[in-house]
Amino acid sequence: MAKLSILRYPDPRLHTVAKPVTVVDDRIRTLADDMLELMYQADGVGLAATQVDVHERLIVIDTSEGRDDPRVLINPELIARSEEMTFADEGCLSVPAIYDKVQRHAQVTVRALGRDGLPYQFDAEGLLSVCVQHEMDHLMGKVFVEYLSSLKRDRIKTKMLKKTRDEQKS
Ligand code: GNR
Ligand code: NI
Repeated sequence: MAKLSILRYPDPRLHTVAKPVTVVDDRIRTLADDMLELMYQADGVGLAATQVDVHERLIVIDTSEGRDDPRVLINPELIARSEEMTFADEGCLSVPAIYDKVQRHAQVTVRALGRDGLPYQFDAEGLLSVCVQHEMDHLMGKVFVEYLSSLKRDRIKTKMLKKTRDEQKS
């Protein structure tokens, strides 16, 4: 597969709804490994396939301090969400250098297929919980800035377009 790169907001491809993975084969495993490598390179805690222009339900996450706990989630589902919410700063590799607060469920229970194609589940809270919800939004074509006011979102859009234009010039 060609080298992966991360789509940048407001690229319309970020709004594509991903399809379920039908078989966990070597193609999917290689994609997961390449996405993990890219996520570590970019210093992110998560990456959704949508961000690399692959529209299948696959995400990778590592919220550990030591950056030594890679998680692969294929066809992830939230099987429980806490009523309690949290409101914490988020960033996104597709919207570099922009951080703002988003409301999320404080705790979630996630069910997914792993890299081995076998189902597993786990409870998440804190950054892991936020990250899972952020990545699952990507798979639905949603970027976190869509939770912000239209005023903020328009400013971010303008800033991103300018930044991308400036980078192309130099
Ligand atoms: O690296 C990332 N950090 C982050 C911080 C707070 C909430 C969510 C995230 S996810 C983000 C990586 C990314 O863009 N994943 O889609
Ligand atoms: Ni993101």
